[in-house]
Amino acid sequence: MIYNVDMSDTICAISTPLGRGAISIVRMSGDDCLKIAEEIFSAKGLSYDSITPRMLYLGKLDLGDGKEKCLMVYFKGPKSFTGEDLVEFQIHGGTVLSQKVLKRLIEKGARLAQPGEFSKRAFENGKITLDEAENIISEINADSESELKAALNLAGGRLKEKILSLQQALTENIAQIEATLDYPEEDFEKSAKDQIFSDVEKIKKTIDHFVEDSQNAQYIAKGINIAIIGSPNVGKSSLLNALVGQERAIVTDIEGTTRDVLNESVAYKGINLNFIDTAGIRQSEDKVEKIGIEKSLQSLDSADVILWVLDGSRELNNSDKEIEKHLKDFDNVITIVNKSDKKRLLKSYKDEIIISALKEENIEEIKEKIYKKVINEDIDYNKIIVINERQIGILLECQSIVKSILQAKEDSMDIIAMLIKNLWNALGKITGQCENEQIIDLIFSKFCLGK
Ligand SMILES: Nc1nc2c(ncn2[C@@H]2O[C@H](COP(=O)(O)OP(=O)(O)OP(=O)(O)O)[C@@H](O)[C@H]2O)c(=O)[nH]1
Ligand SMILES: [Mg+2]
Repeated sequence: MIYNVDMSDTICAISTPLGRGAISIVRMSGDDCLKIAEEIFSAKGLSYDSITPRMLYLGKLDLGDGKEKCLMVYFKGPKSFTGEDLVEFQIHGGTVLSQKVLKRLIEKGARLAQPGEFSKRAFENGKITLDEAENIISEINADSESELKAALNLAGGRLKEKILSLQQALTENIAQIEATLDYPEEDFEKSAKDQIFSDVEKIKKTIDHFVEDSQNAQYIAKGINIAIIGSPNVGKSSLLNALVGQERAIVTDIEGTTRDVLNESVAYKGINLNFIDTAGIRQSEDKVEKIGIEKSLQSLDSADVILWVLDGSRELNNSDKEIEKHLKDFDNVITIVNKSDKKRLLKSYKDEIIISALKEENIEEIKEKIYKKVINEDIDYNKIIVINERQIGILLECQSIVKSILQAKEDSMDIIAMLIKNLWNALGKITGQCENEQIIDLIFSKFCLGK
């Protein structure tokens, strides 16, 4: 095997998901990619000296132990995704073949790309912005339709655009402060201060708005977590099955059927509802069941919404009363009265939803109620801007810096200038307009191979 170290800066990876699809794409980027391609790929009428960029060539790839028919396309830098010379081989799908091709490229001197290295190069060559890169991560990881839609919305770099304009305003403020430091006449300082604080107030509003919006974005990304809680045999597992439209949980008339927590998701209005069926809560001597009950109670804390299920065909028993006491501290509880097909003996509850899990009656109403409880108004996917956890962290940091600026009204211009620069830098962690390699590495490390 010839391993030419000088060529190691040309990177390669399989860019399509492994094991799926009719075709796979193996991608190479860097100065030597055309040279490597020439060694292993030939096609009728293709001369590497006069190769046409962006043209698909149908030819044969020499794998060493045989040849494989495939398509090849060459993107000449800087007009490529990474901004460098880039070659893509489109081959028949399947893990074995694509790995063989990859191995061949490495033999010829390419280096296996690190996760996200293609996008990192694209960023470094100015082909994409930092938040576009983050958007690519969201797209790769998007598993519900709405998340993808929202992720695509970010493609225009809307978050970056807005944050950049905030940075712009701050830059002007900094310039103004510097001017007052040069000409320390009081009047000038006062009017500069007024201007700065009114700008910061505006910036505060924008940041606050982003943070509020990010709540919805989080639900889009992760779904809503819903714990189904109740005494044994009230029909929690039957309800889960009805909600997700399949026999997922075991249902019997034996109390204590569900002993562990069980998760199942279903999409509603583009948002994943993640249901957690739990063990019925009661006093139990059974070791396994006891652990299950413990877990049921724990699931309450991490739930966005709690469905408290009651059996409408009987009066409250001690376990129900015990749970009711527990739930007093929560304001995210929806009361579900089950078994409406039987005679009602249970007292009535405010805002209860009456259902029959057995007959699958009124089930959709529960989903709507959950959605309404968490998301105040229907999400306008055209407006939403995806904000990921890293970005939320930064925005929260910005909120606290803004707070200190607004408290510094009586302080000297030096202090105000320092705080404003801090804010500028913090915002720069979103736009990439700051010199911090670490942040950039952090983002690109989240990519999967081949992107
Ligand atoms: N008549 C009637 N029976 C129901 C209804 N929902 C559930 N059941 C019955 O109630 C019994 C208990 O149902 P499950 O869904 O296993 O109840 P659970 O709350 O999950 O019980 P545990 O897992 O033991 O805590 C079963 O016999 C179900 O068929 C309903 O709407 N109407
Ligand atoms: Mg159950």
